[in-house]
Amino acid sequence: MGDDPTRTAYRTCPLCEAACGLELTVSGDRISSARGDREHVFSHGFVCPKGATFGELAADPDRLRRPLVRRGAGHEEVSWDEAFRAVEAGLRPIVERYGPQAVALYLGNPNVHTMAGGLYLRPLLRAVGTRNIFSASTVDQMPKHVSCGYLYGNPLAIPVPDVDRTDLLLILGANPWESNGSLATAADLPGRLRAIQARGGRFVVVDPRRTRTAQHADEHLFIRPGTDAFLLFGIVHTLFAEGLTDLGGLAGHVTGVEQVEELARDFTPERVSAACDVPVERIRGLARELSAAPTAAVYGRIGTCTVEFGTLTSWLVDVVNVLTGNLDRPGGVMFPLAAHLRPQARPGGKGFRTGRWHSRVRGLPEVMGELPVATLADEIETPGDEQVRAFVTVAGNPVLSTPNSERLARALDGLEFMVSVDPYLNETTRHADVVLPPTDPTRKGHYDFSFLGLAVRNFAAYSPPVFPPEPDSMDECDILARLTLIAKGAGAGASPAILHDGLLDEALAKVAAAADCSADDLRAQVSGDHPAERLLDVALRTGAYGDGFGLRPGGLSLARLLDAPHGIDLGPLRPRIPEVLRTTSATVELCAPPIVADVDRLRSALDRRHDDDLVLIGRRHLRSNNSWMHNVPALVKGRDRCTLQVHPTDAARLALADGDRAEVTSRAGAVNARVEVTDAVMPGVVSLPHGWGHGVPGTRLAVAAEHPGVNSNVLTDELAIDRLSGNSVLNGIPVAVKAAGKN
Ligand SMILES: Nc1nc2c(c(=O)[nH]1)N[C@H]1C(S)=C(S)[C@@H](COP(=O)(O)OP(=O)(O)OC[C@H]3O[C@@H](n4cnc5c(=O)[nH]c(N)nc54)[C@H](O)[C@@H]3O)O[C@H]1N2
Ligand SMILES: Nc1nc2c(c(=O)[nH]1)N[C@H]1C(S)=C(S)[C@@H](COP(=O)(O)OP(=O)(O)OC[C@H]3O[C@@H](n4cnc5c(=O)[nH]c(N)nc54)[C@H](O)[C@@H]3O)O[C@H]1N2
Ligand code: SF4
Ligand SMILES: [Mo]
Repeated sequence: MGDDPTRTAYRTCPLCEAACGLELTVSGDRISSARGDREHVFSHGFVCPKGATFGELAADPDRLRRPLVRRGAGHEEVSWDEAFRAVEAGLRPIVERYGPQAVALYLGNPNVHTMAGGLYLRPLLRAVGTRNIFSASTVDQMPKHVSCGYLYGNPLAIPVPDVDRTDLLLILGANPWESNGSLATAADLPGRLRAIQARGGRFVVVDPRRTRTAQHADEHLFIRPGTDAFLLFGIVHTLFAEGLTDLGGLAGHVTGVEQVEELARDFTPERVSAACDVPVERIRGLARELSAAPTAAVYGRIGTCTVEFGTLTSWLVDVVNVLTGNLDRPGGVMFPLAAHLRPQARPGGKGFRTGRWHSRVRGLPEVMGELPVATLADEIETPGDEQVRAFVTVAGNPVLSTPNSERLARALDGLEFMVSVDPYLNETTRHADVVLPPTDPTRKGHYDFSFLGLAVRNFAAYSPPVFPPEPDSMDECDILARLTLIAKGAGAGASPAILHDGLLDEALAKVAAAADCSADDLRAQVSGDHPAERLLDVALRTGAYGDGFGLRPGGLSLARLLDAPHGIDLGPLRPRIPEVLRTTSATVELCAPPIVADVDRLRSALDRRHDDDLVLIGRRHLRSNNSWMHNVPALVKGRDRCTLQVHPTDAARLALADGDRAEVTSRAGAVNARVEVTDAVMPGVVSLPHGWGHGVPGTRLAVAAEHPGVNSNVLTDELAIDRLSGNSVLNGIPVAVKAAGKN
């Protein structure tokens, strides 16, 4: 740093899926400002209010810098060695006495935003050896994984809308103006949507709320929560009835088309319109417009996943894309190819299935190696062999994020031992016996293992740490490595280097076997100052665009990415069918038997009436991020955002005025929230954001405690799940609302 303590650093923002490039002004040992990096190959200078607080977030005085151990009613700082000894003393006896199933893990959302999550969780899970693995995926996108698993044979092969080239985009249950996009990594998605309009295209939004995205759209259609599957089946029905299907280049790669026609037979626009409240002529119109547009894409997100028929809805999104010839073509929906991955040599594979084991208490099927988080409390509370007695959370706040959270919070108090890897003492980690805080994001390298595989344009970027580690702090890879070694029985004092070396050996052995060369020769060529960097180097060099350890000069490597602080553009998405397919038939299998069976359930719900019910949906705000960014003053200042939105007609009927308090009750629980009367929500629908409910005793979140809000997941019901994926139903919750006085 020399005499001038001010410098510029570039790094990818790790706070949401958009993967924007940040330009940081570094003054001494702090970040004095964060702006959009104008030269970034993907984000071109875009930044949102969250990214702009990157420095404040990292420097939050409430961020834990030393491990905590529970002493009596509170938590006390201890040394790292003492903390890991406490973990070993807490975990080992439980495993020895009751076996590995007595340990459960919950992996939260930020794991997909850290290199530690991408590289070190799998070894940890393997070492613990439990089937009681839970994650935020089953309160989020699991239905999309399952539908893609059946369609393409690979639950990770998720096609993304080619927003930069499409002529017509139909958006269901997503609000990128606030969320910045999800399962479609697209920095400045609002700008990219405006660009569709600027080049003469259109985008249409289907949402029970007139969101900011809906306001910018060419058309907004209200829909009754939880009924998108009906709307989409009505579109499919129309495509067949009017002879509008055209598989284009996909013909020959798709099986099950006739069966879809058969399945859609009962879902006439008239019948589905009564169920979903979208007018008949618009259902037919959407089908005609999607088929007539030069290119079109249907894209669904949270509002299509966290609902009763989440998997069917996610499946239907892709079915419409297939039937209109828009899967895997420019301007339609396409499969990205991330730099750390390699295309398959040959199409086809083992296919996809769920239910390789079942949860102990409710008998719910395993999906992608995990169980629905909706049944976590059951596994902790219900006595018997293999009852969960110890719990590990990594980057998760399930007490605010998962359904019937009051029950879960009570269940956590009944555990024999709990350890959390988390930088905050919050609503979940306050229950932990040991809290292990990783270094802040300015001190870790960043590569998006998850989101580069979901980007609407192929690109790669690596950001090295901005600052060296603070004394006495611990890197998240080291924390997870030490937990893994404890789980393996190597002891609390075992050096994390044992695991780091082991993982590199494993990666190199695979490459060496495939390339018929020596792992030692390869090891000598691997670069990187940090274990995660070395693993990334191997993945990049053997990945789709890699230098193949010298076989393809000029190809990607860690060194190439370090030389390109604004990222490397790898071009627009390219067709990948059939290579991407891992179904047994090596085709897109439209009608996997579990999907077909669930359509019966959907059909029987078609004529269900619920005219008197009010239903609850969630919402997101640009200056939030799930439950954990309410401690940054710049992000929570201003008006109370945790309000219950009620339509004026419902407000009048319930004798509620703007600003009043209302008691909201569901099967699971009750909250008392402030009312906001607005016609942005449709009649019969009320909306409360999730991730609030701070200010609980035993937490250390001073700013959030001043803006507590209420926890909407007190109302969501752990019994309501999407049958095929086990995903929680978080939208369309039946509730009763009654006046509870003035504010
Ligand atoms: N009702 C309702 N509920 C919902 C949703 C909804 O729409 N409605 N959305 C759901 C969705 S989409 C999601 S993804 C889940 C999120 O559910 P969770 O992942 O359980 O919750 P988050 O709020 O993301 O909490 C993240 C935790 O990680 C910690 N953390 C932050 N950075 C790091 C880090 O670098 N390392 C580590 N180890 N920890 C870190 C934070 O302190 C916090 O404790 O919530 C779900 N819950
Ligand atoms: N600012 C901000 N950004 C975020 C997050 C955040 O908390 N705050 N969280 C991040 C995470 S983890 C995720 S997963 C993404 C989520 O990204 P999005 O899915 O874009 O996020 P939401 O804003 O929840 O949008 C869901 C929309 O679905 C609507 N909806 C509810 N029920 C239904 C229904 O039955 N049918 C239809 N058609 N619509 C329905 C809601 O009204 C809402 O507008 O956002 C990410 N980005
Ligand atoms: S949109 Fe997401 S990635 Fe971009 S600056 Fe905002 S939080 Fe960061
Ligand atoms: Mo999420």
